Amino acid sequence: KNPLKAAVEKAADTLREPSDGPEEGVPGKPAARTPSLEQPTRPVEPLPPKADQTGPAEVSPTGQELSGDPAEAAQAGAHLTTAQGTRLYDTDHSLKAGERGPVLLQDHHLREKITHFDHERIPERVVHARGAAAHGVFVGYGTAGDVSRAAFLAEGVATPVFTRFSTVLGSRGSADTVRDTRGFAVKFYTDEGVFDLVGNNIPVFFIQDAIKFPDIIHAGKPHPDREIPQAQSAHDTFWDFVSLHTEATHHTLWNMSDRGIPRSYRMMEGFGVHTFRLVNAAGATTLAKFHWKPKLGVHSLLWEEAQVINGVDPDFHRRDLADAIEAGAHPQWELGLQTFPDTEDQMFEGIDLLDSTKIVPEELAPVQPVGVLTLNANVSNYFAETEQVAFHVGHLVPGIDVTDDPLVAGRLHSYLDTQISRLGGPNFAQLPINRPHVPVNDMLRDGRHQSAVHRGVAPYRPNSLDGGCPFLAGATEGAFVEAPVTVPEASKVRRAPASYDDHFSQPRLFWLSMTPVEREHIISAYTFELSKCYEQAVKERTLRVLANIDPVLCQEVATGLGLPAPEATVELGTPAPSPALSQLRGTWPGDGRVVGIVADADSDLAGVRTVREAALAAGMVPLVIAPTGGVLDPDGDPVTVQRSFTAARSVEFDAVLLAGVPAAGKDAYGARDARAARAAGAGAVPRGGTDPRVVLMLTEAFRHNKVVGGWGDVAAVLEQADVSPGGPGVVTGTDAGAVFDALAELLGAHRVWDRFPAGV
Ligand code: HDE
Repeated sequence: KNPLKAAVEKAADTLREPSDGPEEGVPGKPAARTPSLEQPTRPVEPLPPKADQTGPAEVSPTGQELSGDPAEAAQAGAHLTTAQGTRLYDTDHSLKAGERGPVLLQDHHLREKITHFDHERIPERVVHARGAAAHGVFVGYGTAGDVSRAAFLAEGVATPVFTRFSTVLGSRGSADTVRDTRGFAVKFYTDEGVFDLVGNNIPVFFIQDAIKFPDIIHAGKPHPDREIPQAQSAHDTFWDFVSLHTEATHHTLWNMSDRGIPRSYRMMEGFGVHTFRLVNAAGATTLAKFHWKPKLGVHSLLWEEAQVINGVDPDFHRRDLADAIEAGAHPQWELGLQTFPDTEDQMFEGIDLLDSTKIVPEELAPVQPVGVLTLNANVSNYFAETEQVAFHVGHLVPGIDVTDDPLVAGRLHSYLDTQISRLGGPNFAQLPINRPHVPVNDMLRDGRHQSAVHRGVAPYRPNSLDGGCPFLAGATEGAFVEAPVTVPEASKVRRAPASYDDHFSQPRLFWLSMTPVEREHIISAYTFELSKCYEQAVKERTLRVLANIDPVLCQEVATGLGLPAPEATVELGTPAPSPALSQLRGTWPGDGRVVGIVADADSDLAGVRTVREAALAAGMVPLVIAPTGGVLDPDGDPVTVQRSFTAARSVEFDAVLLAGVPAAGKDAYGARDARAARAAGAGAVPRGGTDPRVVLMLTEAFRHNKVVGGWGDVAAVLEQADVSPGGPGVVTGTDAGAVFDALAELLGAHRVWDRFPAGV
């Protein structure tokens, strides 16, 4: 007798349940299988359909109760354990043959600990690697009902959201305040499934067709030989590409404007970029562009500030977002729609709606608010949430569909594809941060990191074995049904329509819509970036591009580079400016603004307390800066010091105030600490003068056109920093409260624009 066959039969006897048919098996427990080398006489499959085919398992296959909270599985119980749940008595010493002997290979705890550590990192995102995120809620106004049936847009519907902001070019550990586009991706966990609005803070893109994406990114990323520069566009390959590929001109101009260096993620607009197709309850379609409008206004850094911050606090934007949320200054944005009739040509006022290098000026199609987003909670674990979140343009809900923009088509492929390699397989939707907040009943099975224990035997349709489940829904039951738009009859071609050839009219519109000071910043940004290029041909070609935007822009940059300015090769139009494109000429709330208060033990500490209280009441962040850390007036009413002179730099603050200097002629602000100041590299301290770090702080803040000043006898200190006490944006007086009120009013405009030579 074949010994193998005998062994199999013996095993089958022990495994077989008392009943010999699957129908009488224990519900929820797989019937015993008969291992056999031959076809069994009676089929053991199919298993009976289970009563609950969809709900999450309440017990694991081994009978352990599941709470559904994955954090609990990882961190339950008071004792340190191995990954297998066995308690440990020591995790600080390897198992050795004697105290000074060799480490033993049998130390399974050492091996588990180090092996897990070795695999802690996952590949960073190929673009948008550096990010910061927060949780929040979106509440619909109900104003979009005419154009979209999306349930989360209905009046008063509150939908949980997760928002991730990012830079594009830098690696995960790069600095925040580089000149770059910012990602603005929002995941809505709606009652109809997940909707992702994966946008940027710039409303146009470098390319019109996704097939060019690897080209622009390869050009923008560091040079492949030395891998420099990090997170910058100021290098030859970037300018080589964008000067040859002139459809990038519009996006590049936005990058060179103040939009490329936001003050805060809380102070950026967001744009869906593409035109989307909305579908209402009656099935009628409307084309639309999505806009996020920050309640705090759109504000930027100055380039020198941005560069200093990169060294002083590379996590500036990340910190700002987390601090503001923690302090209760919850940032808000209104979601708005620009809508256009869904015409056959997909054009609006001569603008091609399928060309993502074009905007539609808000003066032609106003942004209509449809809901409000509030970010109100920080992440608990950066890796689990911010790093593992997976956005995808194809995560759509009923009522929001895509158009034939060739850029969006490529994105619909790319996002899913990239998550598979980044998150190690196709089951990333099961990660807690990516899970929909509605029941999921797909027929996707197995794969790496599968954590669901699927039931039933028929993950296919049609089936009869699982009772025909799951069922299909119709449009009235919340199914996503593609809008049945007509596709024009055409031949296959690799070509773009003629309207895509216009690369300069909208950059010119943008330039003409800027205020003088914004134009000056654009000129300096181009001059800076091109000065970092080595290839003369790249600089000359870029100047030819600039000539097609505006002769003044071209001439000024050419002068900065020491090159002749070429003539335009296209006819320069005179489009009506779009004031909505400018960031200036408004006032906004001061929530989360950081006010530095310079004080020492001899300062007017009552005034410091007054200013702190007023700033906190106004939703601002007051930080006391003193010669050393610790507290001022420890024996009276102590004032905690948040920054010492050694650790503080002006770029951290939106405004700087000096807390009254008591006695005239006395050393101000810790000049007694001269040795410490010198050691910190602040230079020589004049006898009887103010600490040079305070002087630097004032000079720098003043140069960056921030509000500066103080109360009491501070004129002499201001003058040491070349700050004229009566000048614009310099607030002085005898009463601390009044000085703060003047400061708060000026902060509403973000900066003291009168101090810029070009003006607003
Ligand atoms: Fe992305 N983009 N993108 N992009 N994109 C990615 O997906 C891609 C584009 C945007 O915080 C990747 O998960 C292609 C436009 C944001 O996790 C990748 C094209 C806009 C984020 C990808 C574009 C964006 C990404 C890399 C050309 C604004 C970060 C990692 C057609 C509307 C999302 C990832 C986050 C990330 C592909 C163009 C925004 C590779 C092929 C236009 C905010 O899939």
